[in-house]
Amino acid sequence: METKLAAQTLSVGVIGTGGMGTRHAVNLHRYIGRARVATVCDLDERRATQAAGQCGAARVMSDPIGLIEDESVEAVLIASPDDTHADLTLACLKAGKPVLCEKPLATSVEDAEKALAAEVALGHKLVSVGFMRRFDPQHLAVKCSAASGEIGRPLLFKGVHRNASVAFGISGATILTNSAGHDIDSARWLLGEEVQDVLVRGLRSRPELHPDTQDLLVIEMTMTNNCMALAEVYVNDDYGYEVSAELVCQRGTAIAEQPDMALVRAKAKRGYPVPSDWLSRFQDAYIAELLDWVASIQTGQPFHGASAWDGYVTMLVTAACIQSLHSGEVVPVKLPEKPALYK
Ligand code: ISE
Repeated sequence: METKLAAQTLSVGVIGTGGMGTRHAVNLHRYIGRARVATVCDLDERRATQAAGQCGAARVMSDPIGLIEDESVEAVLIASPDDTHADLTLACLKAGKPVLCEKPLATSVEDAEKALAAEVALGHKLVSVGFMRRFDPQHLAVKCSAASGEIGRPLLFKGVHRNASVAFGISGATILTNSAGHDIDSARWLLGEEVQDVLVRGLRSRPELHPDTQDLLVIEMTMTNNCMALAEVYVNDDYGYEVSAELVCQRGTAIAEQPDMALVRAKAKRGYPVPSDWLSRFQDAYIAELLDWVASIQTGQPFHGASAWDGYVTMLVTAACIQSLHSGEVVPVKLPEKPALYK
């Protein structure tokens, strides 16, 4: 069936104007012709005002519920702190507005469940979750290689996820909730399988870090259909931001590494620069994600990224990972039946 883009421009409200929220707001303003940033919101109004200046937002607010309920806001992008995501998503569902919520959907299984149940009760999808790797050209190429059948059935996902540094004393549980969700989502999405159980180990990379720090984690996942997944998440690598995702298949492998970059020769070295953070590494993915999200709202066609179900399952697996990290044992993941809305 042919669908047409709406003639009107979509008015988006952006909640949270830290690095991620500002990046989304500026991307919407610069690259998404069929949308505009109507309002930005942050508890820190000075920061929100600065962001508004960069994305042409007409209004600045400090009350996120006020933004969600504002009649001039047609769709909402949530990029506020992780522990606010679930409540704000629920408020969007209550107001009947489409929402792109940055990952994680929630920071507890209970809250993720509430958001999922509210959407299921509504009976139609309004929630999209910002697992932007699903829009990254390299990740998509890996997915396509596997789908072509040329290298056989995927058997193993191998992920590497590194940050140059994060706040001193970060706990393993925080890393699992804030960062490792990407790797859990990549494993599910690239393999097309669900997680059955997890085993997580972690260590502190340097003695000077707070004793509770576990900044290098290894996550092993048993997947359905006799597949496996393995992810290294290291948040203090000191050299830059790097993500790779590999599928080991029956007759070959496919790997998503850094995007093509200039080969630089300098200071007696030859090599490719490593980005300092995810904002530059995944810029193309963020734009593609916004284009798809806005088009899905305007045409009624499905969004090709992660749904509330994916956000919920990721939180369920994350909780099992936290339990495994603390107990040192394999922890099963018990998925409820997938609601018909997501089939
Ligand atoms: C960070 O919070 C993110 O949002 C990024 O997407 C992720 O790749 C990074 O590792 C996280 O720390």
